[in-house]
Amino acid sequence: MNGALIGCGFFAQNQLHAWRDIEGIEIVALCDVDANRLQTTADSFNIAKTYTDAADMFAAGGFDFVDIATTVPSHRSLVEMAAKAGVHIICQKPFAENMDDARAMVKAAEVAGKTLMVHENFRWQSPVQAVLDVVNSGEIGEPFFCRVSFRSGYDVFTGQPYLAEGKRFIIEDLGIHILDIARALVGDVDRVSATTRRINPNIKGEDVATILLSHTGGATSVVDCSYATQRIPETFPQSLLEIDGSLGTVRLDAGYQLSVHTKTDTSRDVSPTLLPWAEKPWHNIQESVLSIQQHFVECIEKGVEPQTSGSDNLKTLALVEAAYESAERGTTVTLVD
Ligand code: NAD
Ligand code: 89V
Repeated sequence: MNGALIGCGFFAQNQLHAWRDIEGIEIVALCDVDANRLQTTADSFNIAKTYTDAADMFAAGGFDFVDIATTVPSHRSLVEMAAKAGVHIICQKPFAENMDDARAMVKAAEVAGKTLMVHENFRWQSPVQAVLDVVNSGEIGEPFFCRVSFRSGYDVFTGQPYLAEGKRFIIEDLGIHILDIARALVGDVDRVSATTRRINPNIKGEDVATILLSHTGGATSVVDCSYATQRIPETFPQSLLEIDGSLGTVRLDAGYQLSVHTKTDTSRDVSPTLLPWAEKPWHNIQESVLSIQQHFVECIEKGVEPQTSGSDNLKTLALVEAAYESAERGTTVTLVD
């Protein structure tokens, strides 16, 4: 398949590397409103067709799917344009600024009969997949408690300055991944309770969030995120996991150490692969970019819905909205279908 990519910024470079690694895929067109970024990226990845206006790119056509790698304000209009142009769509997280936009985007792709997947890559990290395999194997029995923890003091603002500017920060940008991991591990959620804090005075949004989830299957999760935590060793960008089940516990500890405690105790190193174009400490995320993009291609080839489809992501996005609502009101929020 031929693809086009919109938004040649900080993270798109990883996506372009990963597309190059997938057999049978070629990115034939690039778009960015910033002509300098567009040209630099086109030169790096040797892509001939460049556009500063997405409408012109869709009008010219010549590709089967589009990868939307812009920040959230442009997602709805670009997804709707892509659906109208009749191409498959992969769109970066956060999928949309609100639930109404997200539902409209899912509807647009449905009407067009095209695949719409959200680039919700954290559950695709190989250490997280290793824990999912243990949980899904039944080895620890029925999960009743889950903790997904992401605590760091890493400076994310230099690479992504917009993260310091928004009214919302950690839940919308990072918590969304961590909530999605909790859903992948122990299922959908019906009640959410959250607190937030802003510790760093130089940013506008919250940089600490602690969220309690009641899952419809009966498990309880604690999702805790912080970019205000000084720790040694610094664990960015690792999600640390702990799932207790009726037969045992599985843990993913710092340094990608996975342990399973049942009648016997086992532990192993599940460190991610350092791809040739990747760089520590981002290699965990970079490897997951390749995995999720491979999943997108496989789903289109097989005609099946991606695990992190637009429609699936409505449930993760609803948790983000519920967490903000709970923190603001100081109450537990019950989710309705
Ligand atoms: P960025 O600001 O560095 O890049 C975005 C680019 O999009 C810019 O070059 C901008 O000019 C361009 N752009 C914006 N609107 C456009 C439009 N309408 N048409 C064409 N170009 C347009 O941002 P980033 O840090 O690369 O983040 C992009 C997205 O990726 C965000 O939604 C962010 O949350 C997400 N992200 C995801 C991960 C992950 O692991 N999944 C990691 C980092 C960032
Ligand atoms: O993965 C992300 O969405 C990034 C970061 C890891 C910095 O939160 O924005």
